[in-house]
Amino acid sequence: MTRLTTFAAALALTFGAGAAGAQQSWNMATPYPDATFHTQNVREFVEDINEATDGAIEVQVHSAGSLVEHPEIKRAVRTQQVQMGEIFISLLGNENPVFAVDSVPFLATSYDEAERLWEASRPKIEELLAEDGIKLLYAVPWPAQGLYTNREVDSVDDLEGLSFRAYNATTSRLAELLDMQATQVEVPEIPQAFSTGIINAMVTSPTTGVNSQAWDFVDNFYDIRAWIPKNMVVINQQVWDGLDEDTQDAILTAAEEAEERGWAMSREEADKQKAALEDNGMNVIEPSETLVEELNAIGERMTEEWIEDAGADGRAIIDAYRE
Ligand code: PCA
Repeated sequence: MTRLTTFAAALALTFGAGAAGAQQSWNMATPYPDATFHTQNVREFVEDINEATDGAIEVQVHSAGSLVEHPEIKRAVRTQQVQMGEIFISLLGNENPVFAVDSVPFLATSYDEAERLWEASRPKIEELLAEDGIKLLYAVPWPAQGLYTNREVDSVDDLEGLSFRAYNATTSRLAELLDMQATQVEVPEIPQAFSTGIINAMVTSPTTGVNSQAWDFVDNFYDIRAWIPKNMVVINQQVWDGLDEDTQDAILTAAEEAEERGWAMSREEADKQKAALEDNGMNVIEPSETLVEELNAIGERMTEEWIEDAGADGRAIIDAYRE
């Protein structure tokens, strides 16, 4: 943390939030590039906060891991190095499997299912974050995840031996089950990881494929719609507690709007960005029946594994989701 941000955080603490009082400058760390709809939604969100508080709260957004790298963002919010952050929820799956529920393959693959899964899992996720002094503001999904590769893939056997980009514990486990070698790579580093041969395949959204110019590295996008993972936007609890009620209400209203806007943006993205992949020369392919069946079988196995890992909390979430 720079000395300047430490100082700003200390100031904020000293003077509290007083909407009518001192104006506050906050920092927010986010992991994804400016061209991503999530980042654009975050920027609208912080503008809304600024307007709703008559300029009392100004949030500077540091995108693409530029101030804090993605794996450190949660800690940075907890320790108040930054006041707010955006995190890919399932990245925290290694802290508690509950965070990984939206990345379990083939558990929730449509937006309607993803919405229900979010409703079923949100309270537990809020509770886990609260244990670390972090308050959840909103969450927004990525479009369904598809497979990028140069190979022709008709069955899971065709995946064996690929160098696979993982982005959380669940994708590493998926790679293991499919005999692929996994390396964890953050979005800003995807092009370099492909060009240096560290990876030659990945599962991610059409959005991230377009942002990474996937056509420079792979020919095929298999639209397997494997899961719909989410980002969440969070704030340090102490910072939150220092705000007066009007300011808190203003932020909560802006957060609700950002959540709604973000889900709508995501629903629009899927088709738009698949078309962009095609426009740039990629083959957008419906997976074969065999591939779908085999991947679903792996999804069932991973769902069982997840329920076992997540224990009673996991069971309760799945029961609520399936009700
Ligand atoms: N893009 C992010 C998370 C999921 C997605 O679609 C990534 O690839 O890391």
